[in-house]
Formats: sequence, C-alpha cells, structure tokens
Amino acid sequence: MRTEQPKMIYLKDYQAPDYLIDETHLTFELFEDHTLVHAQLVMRRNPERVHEAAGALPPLVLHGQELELLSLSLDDQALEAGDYRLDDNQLSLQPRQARFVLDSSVRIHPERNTALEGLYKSGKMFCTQCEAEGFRKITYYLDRPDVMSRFTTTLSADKQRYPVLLSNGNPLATGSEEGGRHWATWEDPFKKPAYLFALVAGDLWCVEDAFRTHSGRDVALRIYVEPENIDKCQHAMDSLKKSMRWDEEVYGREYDLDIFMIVAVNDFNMGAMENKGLNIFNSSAVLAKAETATDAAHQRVEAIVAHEYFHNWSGNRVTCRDWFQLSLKEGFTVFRDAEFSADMNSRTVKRVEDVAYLRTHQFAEDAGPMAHPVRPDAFIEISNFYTLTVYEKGSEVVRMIHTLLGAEGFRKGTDLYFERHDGQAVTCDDFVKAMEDANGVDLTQFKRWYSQSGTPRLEVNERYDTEARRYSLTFRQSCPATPGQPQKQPFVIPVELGLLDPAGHPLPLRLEGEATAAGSNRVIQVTEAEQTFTFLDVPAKPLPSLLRGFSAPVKLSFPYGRDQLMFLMQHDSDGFNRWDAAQQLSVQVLQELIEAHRRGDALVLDPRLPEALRSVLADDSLDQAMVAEMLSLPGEAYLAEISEVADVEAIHAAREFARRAIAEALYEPLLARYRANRAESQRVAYAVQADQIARRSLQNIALSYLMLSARPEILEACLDQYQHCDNMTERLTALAVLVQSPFEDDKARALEAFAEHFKDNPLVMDQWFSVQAGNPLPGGLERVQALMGHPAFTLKNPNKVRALIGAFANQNLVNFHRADGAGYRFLADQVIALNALNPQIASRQLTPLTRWRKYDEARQGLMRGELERILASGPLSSDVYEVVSKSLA
Ligand code: B3K
Ligand code: ZN
Repeated sequence: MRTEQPKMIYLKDYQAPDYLIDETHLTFELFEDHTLVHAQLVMRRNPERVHEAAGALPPLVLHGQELELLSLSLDDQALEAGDYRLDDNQLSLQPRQARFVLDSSVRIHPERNTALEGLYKSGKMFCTQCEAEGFRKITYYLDRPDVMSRFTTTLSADKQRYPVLLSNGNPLATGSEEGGRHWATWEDPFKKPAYLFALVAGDLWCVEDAFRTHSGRDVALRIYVEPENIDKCQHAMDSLKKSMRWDEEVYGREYDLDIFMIVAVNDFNMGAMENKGLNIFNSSAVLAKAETATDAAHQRVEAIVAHEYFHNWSGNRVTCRDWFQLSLKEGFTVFRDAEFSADMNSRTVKRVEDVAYLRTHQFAEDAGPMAHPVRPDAFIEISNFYTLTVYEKGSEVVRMIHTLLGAEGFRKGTDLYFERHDGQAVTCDDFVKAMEDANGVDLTQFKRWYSQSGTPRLEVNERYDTEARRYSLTFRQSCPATPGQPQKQPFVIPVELGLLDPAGHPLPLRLEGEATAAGSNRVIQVTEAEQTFTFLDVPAKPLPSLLRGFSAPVKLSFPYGRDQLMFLMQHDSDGFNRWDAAQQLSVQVLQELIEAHRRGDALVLDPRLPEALRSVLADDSLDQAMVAEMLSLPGEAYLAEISEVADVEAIHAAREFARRAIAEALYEPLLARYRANRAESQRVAYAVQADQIARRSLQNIALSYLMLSARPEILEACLDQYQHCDNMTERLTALAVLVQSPFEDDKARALEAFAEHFKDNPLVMDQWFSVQAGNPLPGGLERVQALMGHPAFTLKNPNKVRALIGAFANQNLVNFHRADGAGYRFLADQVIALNALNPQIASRQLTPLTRWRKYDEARQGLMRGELERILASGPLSSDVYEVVSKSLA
C-alpha cells in the first residue's frame, strides 16, 4: 500500500528521460517463499537531452516499489550504501560516464502479492501484470513507456511444480539444474517498454496450432491453460487465427515473432494483457465451450483475443510516449477489434450493442466527477484511467476520423503511421498528424475531441418551405461543463444522414451551392456552434434520419413524434437508426410512465409501443438478432443516465409495467416465436455462428417476456429449456428468468442443481453468482450478503468480486439504492476491505457511489456519507484516494 501523500502528475510536465536502456538482461529464481531478480541494464545518456545540461551528468533515478535491494553495482564495481539513495519508490545514484552497465539484485514476494500487479501467483502458477506501472515492483528500472529496450529473460524454478517456463519473444535455450530445478532463456528481438514484459511459470498444458503469414513465415500458436481447461481453448484459437488474417487483409499488418502465446490465469484484474509474444488473459476471456459459456461469452473471447493480438502493432511496435497518450493504443485498438467483430458477425448488431453500452456507461462517466478528456491532462493514479472514455470514446474518435477520411484515406493514414513510427513511443498528435499528412487534410479543430471532456449535445430543428422546395436542418451544439473545463469550443461533428419521403423512400440529397444531388446518404460536418444545412429540390416535407450508425458520440435531439419514430422503424434504410427509432419510442413511452408513477397516477401504456413491436416480430425480412435488440427495452441504468434526477423505484416500476403489458399484448406471437426457435435449438447441435446466435437471442428474450405471465405452460417450457439443452446460452437464460419469477421451489431446486453440477468450474460459478446478484426482487442485499459466505466466493479473486458485488451495485438498481442506504454501506465495506487487498479492484467497485449527484437528496446524503467513511477509514491506496476525493470535491 502506498502511504505517501498522493501527488498529481501533469501532461504539461512531460520530459524525455535522461537515460536510455539499450539492453535488459533479467534472471528470475522462483521459490515458494520468495523470488530473486537479477537485472543487468546496459544504459546510456539520452542524446536528446544532452544539450540541456552541459557538463555534469544528471543523476539516474530508477523506479522501484516493495523491493528488497540485495546488491547493486555500476560497471562491475559494487556500490556501498553511501553511493546511492533509496526511498519508498525510487533509487537514485550518480553515473560517472555517459555509458554504463548497472547490475542489481532484489528479493520480492510474489506469493504475498494480492494486488495482482507486478509478479504474483494465481493459484499454483507464477504470472505477471506490468501495465501500467507494475514493472517497478519487479526490479529497479526506468518504468516509463518511452524507455524501450531489448530484453533477454532467464527464469529458473522447480521442474515438477513448474514444468512450463515462458517469457516474451522467441525461446533461446533450456537446461536443468541440481536440486530438481530447471531454467529457460527467452529473447525478444523487438525493443519494448517494461510494461510489455511478461513471465509465466506453471504446470500448464497447451493447445497448439500454426499460422502462415502473408509473406510465408510460419508462426507457432500456443494457448496454455491448466490441465482441466484444455477442452475449452478451440474457440480462442480459431479467433486468434481469424484475427491474424484480418489484420493482414484490412491493415496490411503481419505478425513478427516465431511464436505467439496466450496463457489463461484465474486471478486477473482486467480482461487480458498484450505482452509481446506472451499475452496473459483472464481465463474468462479465453475459455469457452458450448456447455459452459454463453454466446455473449464466446463473442467476448473472440473480441478480446483480437484486441490483444491487434495491439502487437497498435501498442507494441508503435507504443505510447507517456500514459496520458493511453488512448493512442487503446482507442485505436478498440476501434480495430470492433470492426473485426463487425466483419465476423452482424455489423448492425455489433454497433447497436456498442452504442447502447457507450450511452449507458461512458455518457455517465462523462457526466460524473471523474470525467476526463480522451487524452487526460492530469492524474494521481494511472490505473484509474483505463476508462470507458479512454477506451470506448477513444474508439469513437478514431471511428470519426475513419468516417471523415473514408476507408481508403484512413488506411493510407494508418500505413503512414506504422511506417513512420515503427519502434517509437509516440503521442495522439503523431497519430492525427499521420492521418493529416497521408490525406492532405487539416484536423486541428477535430483534435478538440482529444482535449475536451463531456458529451456534446446536438439539438436539431427543421424548416420546410413548400414553395421553394427547400428543407433546412439547423444544428446547435453545446457541451456541459466538466471538472476543470467550464467552457468548450465547438467540436467537428460528422453527421451521417438521409431524408425519407412520405412513402419512406430515400430522397436524393443536394445541398445548397451544389449543382447536382450526390447520393441519398451522406456525411455533413457540423463545425460551428450553430449551423444550417439546406437541401434543394425537396418535393414534399421529408423525415430526416440523423446520425446514422451513430456517426458521432453525442446526445442528439430532434422533435420526433411517436408516429414518426414508428415510420423510421419501418422504413429507414439504416439498420442502426431503425433500432434507434425503436429505442427513442420506448424511451418516450417509459419516461411518460415514470412521470405517472411519480405522480401516483395509474400506469397506462401507449398502445403504439406494443403495436410497433408486433410488426417487428412479424417481419420475416429482419435479422432475428435485430428483432431481439428492438424488443429489448432500454435498460434501467440507461433510463437513470438520461434522467435529471434518477428515481430508481419509478424507473423499475415503469419498466416492469411496460414489460408486462407488452408480454400480455404480444403473448401469442411471442409464444409462437419462442416455440419455433426452441424447436430449432433442439434440432441442431450448438454452434457459435451468427444465425444460431440470432435465433437463440430472440428465443431467450421471448422467454423472458413470456415468463412474466407466470402461466404454468411457460414455467414448464422454461424448466424444459433449463434441463434439456446442450449449451449455456439456453440454460443460463432459463435459470435467470426462473430466478426472477415467483416460483420459489423450482427456483431453489434449479439454483442448487446448477451449483452442484458446476461447482468445480469457477467461470460458471461466476455466472451463478451474477444471476442472483442481479435479481431485482426484494431482499437482494440479504441474498448477496449470504452469497459472500458461499465456499466458491472470495474477495481475492477479481472475477468473483465483479460477479457478485459488481453485478449487485451496477445491475440491481432497486436493491442497491435501497432507501435506508444499506446497499451503499455494504459496498463501502467491500471497498474498504478490497483497498487493503487489491487497490485497482477496490477503486473500480467504487464507481456507483461516485454517481451520487444523480439521486434524490436523501440518497445523496447517504452516498456521500459512505464516501466520507471510506476516506476516513485509514491509509488509502492512491487508486481509492483519487476516486473518493474527486467524487467529494
Ligand atoms: N492494456 C491492457 C490493460 C492494462 C490495464 C492495467 N491497469 C489490456 C488492454 O487494453 O488490452
Ligand atoms: Zn487494449
């Protein structure tokens, strides 16, 4: 735990390093009660900095945390205590020459490391997580991404316990030692920053395959897992090969080492890590087979495998100069993986899922106390900035560049970027500059997306002049104040749009000043605070379809009536906007119900909503996955996000009322669809392919509606699906709807049978915890507290924390926001306990409490009270301190 006063670090203070490390030679001796690390660093003065301080050499200041220094020597001369200075997180000494070799030996304790950062043990294996600043917990080093070095690593360990010894790069040599130990040496020919270092030692099995690159080189592919998981690797391996091919085809990027390895570990703070040649994954992001993982879990594995693989170029070959530039690699790589998933599956469905997620969670972040630009300008703890803004909004920013330049122009830009900066540590400005230079465009104003925080609002109004046949759209943009940024400058907002004539056909689009029409779908750029675009030759008043494909991460409003939204749902040529019209219709109807509930009025559902959904359900031309998406009402968290003051009880009551009313109105067609799809699921064997995934998603959403009727025939169907299926997608939904149903005995039996059957599979048990944590029926907190005592639960495993505590606080709004504050107290207790064990996880779990400004006064007081209690609870990690103090500011 860091106990020193946390300090703010600013982008404006960036300075290049005084010294560089050309070579890094590491030796690890792994033992059960300690590990010895020897580092030999071949260093020299940074030529870029020489002119700045003529004469004397600057001191060398190395990072180091929780290290026990055993010995230190400079050019083979042992250093005495007086030759260097040591404090809690750095080691300083004075070099005598511009080139030197520094040797250090330290003792560390991975076996006691519960923060899961640096070198640690997950179960019986050793593994590492160094990004962002974990390498300094392994050895004294210049632990910053602009110091790139060539690494060789030798690790030695007991041969029986740790038969597999891995590190980055290509394998060089292996051998045995006395006393039952063995060793292996790995060499990584590519320069890399320390955050990409990795090591693994364990008793692992592997699935092996091969990939021939575009230029004809053969690459060995290996996925290492604990023996019991060897049957769950094929999907990840298939995903890896698809990713490698896709990156060659779409970006011209080839893999560069002889071997690519993935290792699955159970204890991991996030999804996965792109260490050069040796990706380390949370087992939840690798392991998947029909019986244990849902369709969504399979798709998550595919996306994360691709994401980490794509980092080999966007992140590793070209890396970040400093951590403020994190979105350089993360925003770009999320964009790359999203496009990959869109190409592998349904493009529209992928976009719908991503936008719904962004609007619910990133927009909330942008509106809260932790709001920050895609390129932040200050932080206390960088681990707190692996955020939805840096990742998801960062990806939207790259997508907008793609939209503005077109696919070809964008590819020219990435080619130039990779060629110009290969082997370098660069900035977001360098990325944009490559885009500008390759396309001869000026993106100066566009770059405000990197520096201004907050979600822009875009208000649109129309005017139609029948006589002149002119149709004008006026756009007004604004952006709310965010911490440290009271005023904003106008953004460049690309708006993809079309106009529909009264029959629903697309109109040709000719803007004022243009000689002829150019297509019926185009992208206009809103660059001013207020701007009007006028379309000519418009024969009758059209209906605009705006922000198609969600072409910019903004909150757009246009005064659509409900009939107009229904019209768009049917006729818009843009699939995304058809879904969005359904969403907007649902939002309007639900907001009306929320208001009625708050007034104490009887709830009445606008019949147009079930009618619109009835036509969607009946439309055989639609992709079933899109039908499922359109049938899903906006989530409670999204409804809370768009409320001025979030009344969680009214939101829950209104949404449940609407679901029941829809279920009743559409009982027959839902049942028919359910039966047809279920029959098909029983007829064909499970496969992870788009048509089957679509069929199951519609089957499952139909079941969740039907179960609201509580009819015996539906209970029977649900139990049948639960018991007789060959896959987790059907089983888990059946269990989830049963859990939320009034059938207490069946529920208890199913939960018990499930736990008994899957007790040895931690990932399936995570799903079992989540299904119960998300149950909105009264008594949610007590159920979660009881589950904390279940033998499969532990606070030490991040997946368990997320599955139970995270699911409760983020997805079970009525129970978490209980009026007496017991939900808040519970979460604060867990954060205090986690702060001592794993600061990164503690800080993540805090998020729901940071949103206190969204709720009524009583709840605000209770939430603030818990934040204050955390602040006073004793020495806090910098992670928790930063989030709590900013939330209370
Ligand atoms: N780069 C890692 C994230 C590391 C987070 C460190 N706290 C995973 C990814 O984005 O690919
Ligand atoms: Zn990433």
